[in-house]
Amino acid sequence: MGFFEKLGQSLKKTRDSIFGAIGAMVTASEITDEMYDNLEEQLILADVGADVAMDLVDQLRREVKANHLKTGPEAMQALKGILCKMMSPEEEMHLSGQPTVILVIGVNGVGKTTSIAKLAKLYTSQGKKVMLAAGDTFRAAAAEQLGVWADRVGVTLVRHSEGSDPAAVIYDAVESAAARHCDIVICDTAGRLHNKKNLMDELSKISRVASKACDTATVETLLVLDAITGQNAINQASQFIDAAGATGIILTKLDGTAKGGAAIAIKAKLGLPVRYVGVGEGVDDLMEFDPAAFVDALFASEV
Ligand SMILES: Nc1nc2c(ncn2[C@@H]2O[C@H](COP(=O)(O)OP(=O)(O)O)[C@@H](O)[C@H]2O)c(=O)[nH]1
Ligand SMILES: [Mg+2]
Repeated sequence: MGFFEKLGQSLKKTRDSIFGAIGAMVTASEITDEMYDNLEEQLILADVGADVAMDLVDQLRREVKANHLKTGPEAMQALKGILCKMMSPEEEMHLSGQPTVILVIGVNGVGKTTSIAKLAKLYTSQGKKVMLAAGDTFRAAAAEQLGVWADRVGVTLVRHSEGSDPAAVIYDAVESAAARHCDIVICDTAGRLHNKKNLMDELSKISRVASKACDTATVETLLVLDAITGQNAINQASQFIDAAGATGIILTKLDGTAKGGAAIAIKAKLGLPVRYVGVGEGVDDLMEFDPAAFVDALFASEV
């Protein structure tokens, strides 16, 4: 299955429940106040969030006026452009550290460990040497699960015993990756501790240690959000972002929800770009996020 087809399939529920209808409505309508009101209402229903929906419609009004757009299809093209711009990152991810350390954080069950396996597969297939670090030392099963994935993908895993200090695991992994000339170390972390403050303190510590373990290392911190929880995912994100200095988002389970519209609001609300999307449970079901392809798939009439 091709890139576009796979993305399109994973967005089927989101498209069928609302975005397909939004696209059809804007394309078929005259450009009137009623159309704008309708659009705003539908975007809110699509889990884009009220403030972002309002902002999108304002931007569309301005663009229609500035460019003297007259027809529904012209308005639709303009809307797609605005959406695309809203989600586009200012810069690419930095993957040129020696090594690049990718910390993967987020609450339990959102898909951290699975996404790590998928990233390991993706980077390996791009010719990069990858190592994994089992930084979720809170549950023994977490390191086991990562170990199974590491074997399957064929990468090395650094792990300590259950209950050990996750920052020490990450430190060891980064040192060892530097010594072995690995390009990328991907680190799992716990999503639940005895209380939220402990978790946030732990993530801050891991983040500090990761950058200190090696002079030439760079750190990217990807917060994993579960698309199934829609706008709630966004509301819960800011604590994680502050604690660990997150630099980007992995949005998982796009295939399992009609709330894929939440992706639109992430950059505007959190100030962080979506870097990857999860489109299934298999190890190949992760895609680099491409805003233009995403917008096309969201409104595509036939996929
Ligand atoms: N459908 C679907 N399921 C996913 C995706 N990513 C993760 N999952 C599932 O979500 C569940 C929790 O994943 P896991 O990686 O263990 O979450 P963690 O607790 O954050 O490490 C597992 O059953 C995964 O198979 C995705 O993109 N699509
Ligand atoms: Mg996990």
